[in-house]
Amino acid sequence: MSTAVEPNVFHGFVHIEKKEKYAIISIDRPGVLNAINRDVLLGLSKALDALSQDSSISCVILTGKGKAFVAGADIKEMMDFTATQAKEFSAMGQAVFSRIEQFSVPVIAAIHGFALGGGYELALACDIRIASQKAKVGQPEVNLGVTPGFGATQRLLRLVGPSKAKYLLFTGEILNAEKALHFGLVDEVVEEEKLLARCEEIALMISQKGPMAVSFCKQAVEKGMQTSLAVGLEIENNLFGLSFSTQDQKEGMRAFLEKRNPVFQKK
Ligand code: CO8
Repeated sequence: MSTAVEPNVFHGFVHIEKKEKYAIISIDRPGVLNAINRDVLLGLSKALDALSQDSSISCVILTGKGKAFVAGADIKEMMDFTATQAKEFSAMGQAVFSRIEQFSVPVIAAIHGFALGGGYELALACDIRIASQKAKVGQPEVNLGVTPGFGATQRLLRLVGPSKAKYLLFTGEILNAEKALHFGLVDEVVEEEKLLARCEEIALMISQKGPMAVSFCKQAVEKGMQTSLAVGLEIENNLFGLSFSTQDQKEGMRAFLEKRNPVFQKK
């Protein structure tokens, strides 16, 4: 008997639910609090491949099924890694998370429950982090005698600066949502039952903006993070110029002058 293949499920553990203007990617290993193993990374990569072909999508929401966002990389799978295998797994995760960071449309992390270790690193690769009041986030790798390997030493540094990054990395403290907001680890905290609705509200807000303009903004910030202010301003200057060759600019400015809402073309 042949098994039907569900096109929106990737490597068994990653699901895509498509809405009209955005998509929700969910990691679905609730029995182990969505711990990230190779299949999850491969599934995320395939899900990004699928969504990158879909021009109707203006935003992606990333979340976990069950009671956690993601409680880290899969400790059981990593336990007997050699140094070489650990480096390979780290490189694989870094590559997938960098794809999220560079993805053509914004990605919002909807964080409920635990986002620990590789789980918070996944959220760090997203553009915006919205947390439920019950979220708990941190980098507890030092408890396991290892460093983070999916980007936290670098992305945390860039997000909150060296002092707070070092505090979190050295102590492994798990912060509640309020403290995470105070530290700048999440952008907004909402009631647990309103988490997805709030993320969907943001996704819809983004979907009404000029898609090329949003994409250029993302590129400018991401590239600007890697470079000097002078080069960053040059990147902005080039993208600003380029935006005047888009339909977004024509429609956006025309709509303003005609005192109506713009209707932007899908990419
Ligand atoms: N890996 C594998 N299994 C996990 C993980 C994980 N990260 N987290 C939870 N689980 C499993 C538990 O083992 C348990 O399974 P079982 O029912 O078979 O015993 C199930 O999920 C439920 O977990 P708990 O019973 O522990 O649930 P609690 O509510 O009591 O506790 C906690 C929740 C506090 C989140 C607890 O599960 C915990 O501390 N988890 C580990 C958190 C952690 O240390 N995360 C960091 C992992 S290291 C990492 O992410 C490094 C990333 C870089 C990798 C680089 C590649 C080399």
